[in-house]
Amino acid sequence: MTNASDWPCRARRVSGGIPRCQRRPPPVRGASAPPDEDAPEQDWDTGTVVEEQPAEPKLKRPPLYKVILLNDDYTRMEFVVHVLMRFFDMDPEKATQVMYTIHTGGSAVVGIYARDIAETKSEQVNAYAQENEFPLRSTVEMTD
Ligand code: TYC
Repeated sequence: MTNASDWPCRARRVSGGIPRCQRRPPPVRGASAPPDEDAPEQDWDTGTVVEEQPAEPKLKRPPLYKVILLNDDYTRMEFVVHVLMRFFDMDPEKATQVMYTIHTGGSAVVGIYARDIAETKSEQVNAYAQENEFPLRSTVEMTD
């Protein structure tokens, strides 16, 4: 059994001296040993072992963005269904259902993505609608 108070080594302090494992190691002749990245830092003069605290995880997940498709009076329903299938990977049934939701409710979230992807999709939809001479528009909003 190891005594917890012996950590990080089992050497005993002899009359207040620095335990052997905490003394400066003898210089290595020839090849220099690579530094051990994981080893705790030691002050070789006092024998103090400085444990590095694990860094707090400060990373926050980046926010997600909604692509919202808007209703208008002129874009053909078939074209909206086609757009939903082409850019938002919906099957014909789902695309038709979402198209009617927009038609009756004014707008709907048609996808949620990382910012760059949401913006690219929205731009692609708007450009595609223009090329086909429809006023269909999409916008991007950050999720709550
Ligand atoms: N309101 C359009 C019409 O009656 C159809 C439509 C649906 C247009 C959804 C845009 O995002 C839209 N032809």
